[in-house]
Amino acid sequence: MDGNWWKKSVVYQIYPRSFCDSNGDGIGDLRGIIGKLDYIASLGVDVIWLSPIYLSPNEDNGYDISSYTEINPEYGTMEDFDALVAEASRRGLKIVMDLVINHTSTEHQWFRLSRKGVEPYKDFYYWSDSWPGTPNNWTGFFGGGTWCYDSERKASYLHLFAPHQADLNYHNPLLWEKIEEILRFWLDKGVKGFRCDVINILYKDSLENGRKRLILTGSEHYLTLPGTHEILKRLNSVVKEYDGFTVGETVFVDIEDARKLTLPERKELDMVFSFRHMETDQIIVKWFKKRFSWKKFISTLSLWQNELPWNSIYFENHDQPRSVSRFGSLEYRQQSAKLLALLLLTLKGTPFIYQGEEIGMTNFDFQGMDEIRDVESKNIYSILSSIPLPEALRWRIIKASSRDNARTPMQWTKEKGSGFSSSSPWLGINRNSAEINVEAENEDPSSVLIFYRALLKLRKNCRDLLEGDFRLENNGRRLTVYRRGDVKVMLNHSGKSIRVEEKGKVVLSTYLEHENGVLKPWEGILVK
Ligand code: TEU
Ligand code: CA
Repeated sequence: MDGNWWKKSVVYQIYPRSFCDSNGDGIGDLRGIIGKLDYIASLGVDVIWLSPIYLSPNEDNGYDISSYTEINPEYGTMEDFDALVAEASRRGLKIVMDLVINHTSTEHQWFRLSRKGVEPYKDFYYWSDSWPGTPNNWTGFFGGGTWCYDSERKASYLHLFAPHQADLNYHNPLLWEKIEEILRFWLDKGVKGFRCDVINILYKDSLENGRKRLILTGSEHYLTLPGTHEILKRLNSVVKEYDGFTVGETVFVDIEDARKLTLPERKELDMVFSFRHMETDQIIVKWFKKRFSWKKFISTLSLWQNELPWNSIYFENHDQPRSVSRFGSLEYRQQSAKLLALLLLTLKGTPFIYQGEEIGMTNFDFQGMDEIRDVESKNIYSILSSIPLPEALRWRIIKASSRDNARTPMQWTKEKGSGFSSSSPWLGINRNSAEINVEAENEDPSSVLIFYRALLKLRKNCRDLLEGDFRLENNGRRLTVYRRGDVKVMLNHSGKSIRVEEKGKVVLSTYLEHENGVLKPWEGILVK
């Protein structure tokens, strides 16, 4: 047992629906992933995190689970899953699952029995009799109310996300026993840990009205409460029996919360996904104005680097628009994607790469709501439609914020279908797939992909990058400089050349050739 192996690891996130379709139904699947394991191993990553592959009616693409121990037939069978674990392990890759236990689908057997009032499931969810009229004034993550009336039970249930995602009631001790069985089911199959969906909102202390807020009225009744810390200690003790790790998706946590959640002696989570640096291009409601400042981005990252002994690092996932479109420059797409890679892989912590990030995939140029599948975007659009706004603005908000930006199929080749599927895909393929794809980048020494491979290799053998302290030396409008141990990183995040003094040997540049004393547009270098 090497309890801290995940500190030396790099994680690659797969959104199975959009990764690779092996049987031509337009939906990515497990056999598709197996076929790409050599590619994943070739990157130099160590762990694969799979977004949910469980049985699900797919209202929220698997984040609405109807059975925790069955595979969604769209993705394959349990045999396929076992083969995936075995084939991954042959290549030195570990598998981590997505654990979605704040809520289940209303099609889950627990919910079906709960709505009938059958014990012991009767109180597995939050039910309220105060209908008509809402039990409280809480507002949800996807916008709108959080209570849905069920005509069978003649009561309404709480849902902090979409109406078919009913929140589980952790006041019921039996629920945890069931969850523990699920954990062991997957850990026994060789899974090495979990990414824990919205894990800091599990425990609700009461269902009383919340203080009115612009977003998430009611959240003081469930954000990172002592009851949640207790549950996390139990989660930890099970996962650690198997030498696995946990990373919690934690919404609205500050550094103090994050420390409580991750300090090793507290035995809760190993890492959290903080949203703070991702919010630096958001003003009140993120989509109204995009005024991104690198200074704010870097100072936020730096604060978290210094205040936590260890954490995850990420710039993308299946909920976030593409990083090169947000923090980089589309004019310098290749260069700025490489610069972001350099930042991602030289900060202190465990880096998470999201599928397609390693080839610099961009946001999609959606043409209308009929091209959008994301349940969150649809909800927001319908809420926006009820307020008097120019349609152009409404659409701009959706387009810039939609989670579908990250969910378009992986771009493998220049062919129609981008090597993702031989038939029409469940979500449109980005129109730039003829230029941006794995095949093309494999051939191009200056590509984002080749840079990722080189950097991941270098990182693996560099103690400073793995363990060194982080020290920010310059946080300028155009130039960022920081150290990890004895290694210095210099980033020019602007479209203009900058004169610099390297004061050391340049071991890597995002350009094929580095010119001494100059950082070209969006050039980043490693100096030792
Ligand atoms: O996300 C939680 C969450 O906070 C986001 O849905 C957030 O509201 C959104 O990113 C803002 O744009 C997790 C999953 O990652 C997400 O895919 C699920 O939809 C959600 O939980 C419910 O399970
Ligand atoms: Ca398929």
